[in-house]
Amino acid sequence: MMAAACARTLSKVGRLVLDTPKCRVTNTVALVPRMTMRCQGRAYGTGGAGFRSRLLLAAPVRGSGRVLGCAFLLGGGFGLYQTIKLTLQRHLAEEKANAPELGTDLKLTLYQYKTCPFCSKVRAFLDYHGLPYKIVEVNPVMRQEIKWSTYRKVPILMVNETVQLNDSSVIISALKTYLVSKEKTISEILTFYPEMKAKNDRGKDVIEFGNKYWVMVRDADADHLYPEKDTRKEEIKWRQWADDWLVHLISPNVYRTPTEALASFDYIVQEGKFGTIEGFFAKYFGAAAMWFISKRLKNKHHLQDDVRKDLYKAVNDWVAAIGKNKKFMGGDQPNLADLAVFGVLRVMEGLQAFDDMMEHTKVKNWYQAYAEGRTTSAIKSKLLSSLQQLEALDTCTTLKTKLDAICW
Ligand SMILES: N[C@@H](CCC(=O)N[C@@H](CS)C(=O)NCC(=O)O)C(=O)O
Repeated sequence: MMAAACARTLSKVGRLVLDTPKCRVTNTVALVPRMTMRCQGRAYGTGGAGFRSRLLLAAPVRGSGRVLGCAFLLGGGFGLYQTIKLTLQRHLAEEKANAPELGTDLKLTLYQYKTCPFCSKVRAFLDYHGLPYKIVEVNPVMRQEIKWSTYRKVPILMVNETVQLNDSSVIISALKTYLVSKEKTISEILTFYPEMKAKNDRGKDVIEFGNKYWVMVRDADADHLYPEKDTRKEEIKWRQWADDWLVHLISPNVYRTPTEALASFDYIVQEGKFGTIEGFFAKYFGAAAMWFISKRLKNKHHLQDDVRKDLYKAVNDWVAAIGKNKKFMGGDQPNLADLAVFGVLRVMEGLQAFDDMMEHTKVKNWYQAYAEGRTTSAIKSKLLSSLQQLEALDTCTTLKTKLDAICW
């Protein structure tokens, strides 16, 4: 978002001053040790951003699907469960090759900044549905990875390498429509979300998308998806709230003081794809710039002097809207509003603002319930995918039916 644009400007200046061939070190080499350390500091095991997960998980787990499946069939189910659970709790979910949901056939590539709340929303959706996807981390300074696209923001989701979905809410609504209705292609579904040119509050041209919070399904499917009166309206309302209000509380809160701004940029640089020089400039100058900019954002969005109060009120409003009798906004299982709010809040994990929010609001139970549900569902996906790899399809189908009844 703003931080990316800011990092881009600052890093361009930085590169002009400092960039010499000698200074260039590849991102991965430069960042691995720091990322590994960072991962130990994160709460809730949600893997606030998946870079570390991919680094740590890729080799051992991906190569071992067959072994895991054999172990399970040989009766080592419990041991396997524990093994997978441990692995997943450490790395959870957002690695490149998630286990596929049975019956989905889409090849998905997500272009993202890992710490962007809109991208995090999309990952929350894909992970929740067990859809496999590849991640392309975009360098926020050069954005080479999306040079081919006329749409210049992230997230972008490529489907089967041919259909481009832009905007987090369009991506989520279109994929949900596809999963529920199963009768239209993604290209056909995309026509329900027309691109429109609009002006923002500063008169700047922006792109908007019609119907973006609507899952476009037939009445019979809608009755199934939204069994209770008003649940569809409620889902739309809170998804929009997450984009139009909650997201705007993130920057003012994570860049609230110079110390917090530095910690936030440290996180952004560690998790994102930056060159060494870019990273250096982004961290120190970006933090300083964002500390100033966050004051402007505070005025722009009419936040209180103590921006924490707005954050606390927002998440308490969210919890109150869920009510005492429900686990999630969606009932026993999260709906698209739960996924959106979780996706946005998760980007603050490991930062002071997140800890303060957990301590001073009522959001903790909901957040923990979601995080636990993710762990169990990721275990389920891994089990099913191991069985699939072994072509134990009958067992797989039976197990899936049983597991569907007890977890996502
Ligand atoms: N409405 C869009 C907003 C996406 C957005 O603003 N993304 C930011 C990153 S968090 C971005 O790409 N900004 C442009 C830039 O970095 O240059 C969505 O929901 O996907």
